[in-house]
Amino acid sequence: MEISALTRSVVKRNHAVIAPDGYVNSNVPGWTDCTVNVLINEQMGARLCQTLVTLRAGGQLRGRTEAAQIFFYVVSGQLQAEVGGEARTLRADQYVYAPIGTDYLFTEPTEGTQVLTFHKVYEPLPGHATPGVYFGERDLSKAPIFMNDEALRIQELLPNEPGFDMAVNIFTYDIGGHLPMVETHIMEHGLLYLQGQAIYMLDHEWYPVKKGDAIWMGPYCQQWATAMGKEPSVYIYYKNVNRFPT
Ligand code: UGY
Ligand code: MN
Repeated sequence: MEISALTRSVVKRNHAVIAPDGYVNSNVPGWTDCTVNVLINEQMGARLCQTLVTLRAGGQLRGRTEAAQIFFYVVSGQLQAEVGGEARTLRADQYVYAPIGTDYLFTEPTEGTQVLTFHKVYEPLPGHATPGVYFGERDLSKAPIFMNDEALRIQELLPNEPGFDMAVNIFTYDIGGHLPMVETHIMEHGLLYLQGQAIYMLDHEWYPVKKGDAIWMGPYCQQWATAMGKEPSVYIYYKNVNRFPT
């Protein structure tokens, strides 16, 4: 029998690991017939918000982005999306980016559809237009190798243009793959493991992680990871980019 007083989740000053065993639902206005788990938020010191929404059949997400842009990624299942007047069916591993001031509506989910969201308050850049609505999908063939290491591949899901102040990438580590160095950087990350297992080092503490786990890395949180187990490990992650450091 599992002991309910134990968890792999930790929340520290500059990083967190959130495993599904401790989820407690939040009610979000306009998001109905679903459970919403706010995995990362400014309440913990972060400058992004990351949620995981699980919809029942008949559930819907209706709203309008205000100061924060929202990136929606279908982790499993499918649903109908209408974002900024553009309608599409979104299946697992497809996504849509809703810039600030955009109406969105997601309906007709299959039972249990899971949607991951990243929210960031948009910082306009003079001389560059605010990005438009952007749809896309996960595609390993569009993922170049990372730092000359054949075991590591990163797909950038949003255009790498100055108008965007956030990136969302999918990072695939083949078996035996690991970050080539301990990264120490100002940019922040929120991530969700989509596949496999890994060991993550965060500020010199070591965490076994797996599919379904979320991680927050604050600015300058030192980070290193290696794939573990018999299949590649894959995560989707957020990063703030393209703005002058204040
Ligand atoms: O983009 C990044 O900073 C990425 N290489 N970091 C990470 O996966 N922890
Ligand atoms: Mn990094």
